[in-house]
Amino acid sequence: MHKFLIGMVAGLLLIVGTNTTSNATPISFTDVSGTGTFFTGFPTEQIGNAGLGLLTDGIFPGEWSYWQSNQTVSFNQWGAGYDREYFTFDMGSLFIVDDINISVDNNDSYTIEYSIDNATWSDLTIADLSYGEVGSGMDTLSSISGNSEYVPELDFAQSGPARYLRIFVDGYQGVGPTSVPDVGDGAYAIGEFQVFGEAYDDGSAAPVPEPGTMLLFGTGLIGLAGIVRRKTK
Ligand SMILES: [Ca+2]
Ligand SMILES: [Ca+2]
Ligand SMILES: [Ca+2]
Repeated sequence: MHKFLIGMVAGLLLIVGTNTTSNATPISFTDVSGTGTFFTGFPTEQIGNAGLGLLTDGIFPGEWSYWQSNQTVSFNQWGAGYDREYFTFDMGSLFIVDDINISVDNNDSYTIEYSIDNATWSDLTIADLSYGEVGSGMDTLSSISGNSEYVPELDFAQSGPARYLRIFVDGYQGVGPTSVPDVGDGAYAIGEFQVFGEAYDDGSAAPVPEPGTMLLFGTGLIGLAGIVRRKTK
């Protein structure tokens, strides 16, 4: 009897242990849209959402390559009153985001945010103009430890539950509502955006006890096992 209980306790503790590990996998987007005025591909300029597949085609513009090319989405913010461009990525359902790869014109800073409802946004990370090895031109940055493009400062704690992600530049050089100082030179480009994570389980389908509860339950069983062991001696 007590061997069975000890086995159960060991099994439960194993479940608690494996619960904390994550297997981040690539998350695909069900929709990508842009707001403002931007060019998808250059010099054959297209304006509008039609060419935004460039952002998720798996192709990263070469390191140091020019900010405007047929592999980038580019936009300008050269004064107060100009549009505030941003790009919204819909993951289709709720996820927890663990990591990103992003290619940007790296003499600017790009803010990456997440949202459940496409209305209220939280900061995920910033692709800052000081990151990476490229001073001017396209630069791939990764938050994945071990990736050859890994940038520790880009790395972040897991997001909260998120369905939407967006990339935007909040003004430039003091113009507009700048929350990030020195965001860049007014000419911006994004070449690729990849995210990794896992589906968010809100617990509505099959309630999973919190680790703390499981630990308490396990501790109780250990005690019970002790009592059973004493009684059977
Ligand atoms: Ca691309
Ligand atoms: Ca790089
Ligand atoms: Ca720039």
